[in-house]
Amino acid sequence: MDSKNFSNPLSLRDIRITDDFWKKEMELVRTEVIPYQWNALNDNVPGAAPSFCMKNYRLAGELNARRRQDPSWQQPVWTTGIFNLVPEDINNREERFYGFLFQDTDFTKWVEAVAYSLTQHPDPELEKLADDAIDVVCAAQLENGYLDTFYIINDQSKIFSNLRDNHELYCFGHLTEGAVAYYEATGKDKLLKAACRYADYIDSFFGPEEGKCKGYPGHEIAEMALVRLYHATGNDRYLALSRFFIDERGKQPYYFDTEVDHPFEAKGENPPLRHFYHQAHLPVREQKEATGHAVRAVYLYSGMADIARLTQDESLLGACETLWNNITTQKMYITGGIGSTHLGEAFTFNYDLPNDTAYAETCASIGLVFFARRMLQIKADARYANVMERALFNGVLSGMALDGKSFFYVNPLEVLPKACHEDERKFHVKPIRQKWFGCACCPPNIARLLSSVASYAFTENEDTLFVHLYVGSELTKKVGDNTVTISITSEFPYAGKASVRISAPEPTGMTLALRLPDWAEDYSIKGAEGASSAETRDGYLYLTSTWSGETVISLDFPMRPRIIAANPAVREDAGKVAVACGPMIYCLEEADNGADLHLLSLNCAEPDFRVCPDAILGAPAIKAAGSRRKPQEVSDTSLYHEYRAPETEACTLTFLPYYMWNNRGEGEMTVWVREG
Ligand code: FUB
Ligand code: ZN
Repeated sequence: MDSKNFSNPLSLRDIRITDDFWKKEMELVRTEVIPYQWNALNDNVPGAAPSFCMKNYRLAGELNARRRQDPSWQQPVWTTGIFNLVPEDINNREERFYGFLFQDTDFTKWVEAVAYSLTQHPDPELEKLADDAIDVVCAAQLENGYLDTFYIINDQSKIFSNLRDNHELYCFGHLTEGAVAYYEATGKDKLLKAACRYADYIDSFFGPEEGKCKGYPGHEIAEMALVRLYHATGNDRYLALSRFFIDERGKQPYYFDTEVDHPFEAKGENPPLRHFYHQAHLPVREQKEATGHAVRAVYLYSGMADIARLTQDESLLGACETLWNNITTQKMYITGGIGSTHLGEAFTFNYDLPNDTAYAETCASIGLVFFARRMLQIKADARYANVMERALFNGVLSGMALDGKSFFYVNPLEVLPKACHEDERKFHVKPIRQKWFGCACCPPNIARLLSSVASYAFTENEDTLFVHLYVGSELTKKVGDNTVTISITSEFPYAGKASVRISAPEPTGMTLALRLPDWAEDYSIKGAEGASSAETRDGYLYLTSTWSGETVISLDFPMRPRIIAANPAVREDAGKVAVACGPMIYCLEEADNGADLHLLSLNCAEPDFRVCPDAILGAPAIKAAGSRRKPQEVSDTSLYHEYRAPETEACTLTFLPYYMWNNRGEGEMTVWVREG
């Protein structure tokens, strides 16, 4: 690993997003998602599952106040579980914790999205709302720094007794990420101080020192959150704690087996499967295959990549590379979705990528974006950025409706609405986006990612600006004592044109590293003739120069519809193809192609593609030549019959970008279509 290749995201305060596509998404988050989610956190969305998040914080604060007034007051102990179902009449309830036991994260993700949004669009009213909510959250914190309402309200004697299932370190991680983001956006440190106090408490409890607990998170995220806290505060104890969690994971005897508070199993009866599920079956450096719960996995790998870079740990980087390769070459949907089974929201075996029962949780694709950016920070290699772009434009964006008001938790690649019976609908497998979820991890996660997309598009080091994604922006970069302004325009994702204007008032030596997307067979560039060196490496074009005055570089990555086939080992895609154009994966919907999409084939020899701009909901449609297998003769009602060559009729297929599906009501959808 060469530290000269390292880079960091720029401060969002130094970037203004101007991009037609992403600005629209960010504005949706600002104007729709953030206010909508605030209502959801306060149980004010009619018809949506109540979150109870802010009620839990308030109750925890009230209990703290009662305890302070009367130290002899004994808090009642409630019996609790993972779900803590909310009663139908939410006003007629006991004073206790309700909702999923990680409900605190509904707020901490929301406040992170608010923070990023404020960097782009100052909004004193929203900031006041967040400040007031932060007061409520901080009032819930215990004197010793502990801050998790589930145990504060319930039974403090059980704190950290079930790390495997009970998400305390997950809640801590999200609190920390929200706190750092809010501090960086506003300069206000109340929540940051609360996160530090909690981190200090955790640091006093866990660690390699004798007498300290040797546990680690059951749901990872604390690892990468502690790294952010380390960056924000300069306190290297946070870095050491993150590293401890990573190093400890998977050691034998398994820490989770020593915990006594696993309510669902008798002690000692943990099937080994559970350790795979938590990525704790082996020390992380020995793990070769992505296993278990997909979100947990990619959050862990993101933390590992952070620690590998910051401690220049080659063996940890090796593990990250192995796991990255396993995911992206054997376990990833064409949409950047990961985690193919709803059983444990998990990875399965290599090439097992069913389309209709795909889980592909929105949070898992988001986690893949986190992992990709962290690998890019170690070394700009377009393999990472290509996947990051694929996940962002497809498996992540599909998680939110075009109006920002409803969400997918699960992102299948083939849907037959009548196949989703009631039981499945209850389990997040739904053919339509939902207003909210009892387990609402995905909606606020998508909000925080979309409002910080610039942190993924660009990274920098001392003298290089890396453009991983062409996102129209104005940004400033410091090189020595000089400041260079860089303006990027982009027609992505529907056209491959982009430009980079460099304004250097003083002659400034700097390198621009421009990603060459994998979907472009070729590209043309103008305006770079003055660069003193131009070199292509790992899918990036490095232009080095002493820039002076204004230079405009124009890039054109020709985009054309492409027919994509899967590795033959993917059973579900055998004999099928998908259509892509630029970074977008396309799909067929019933609204444009009629029902029974499984009877359609794409004429792969002569697809006669036509891109029709603005054809569907403001996005291009791709028309192609295809055929429809004729239904059986009416007289033949048998389920099986002697084979005869099927009769087909020619038809035109209409594809739309996958992320836009299900914005025109319920209907069939498929990404993979028969090869004709
Ligand atoms: O467990 C917390 C979050 O809820 C996970 O990240 C999601 O997969 C969902 O299970
Ligand atoms: Zn989720």
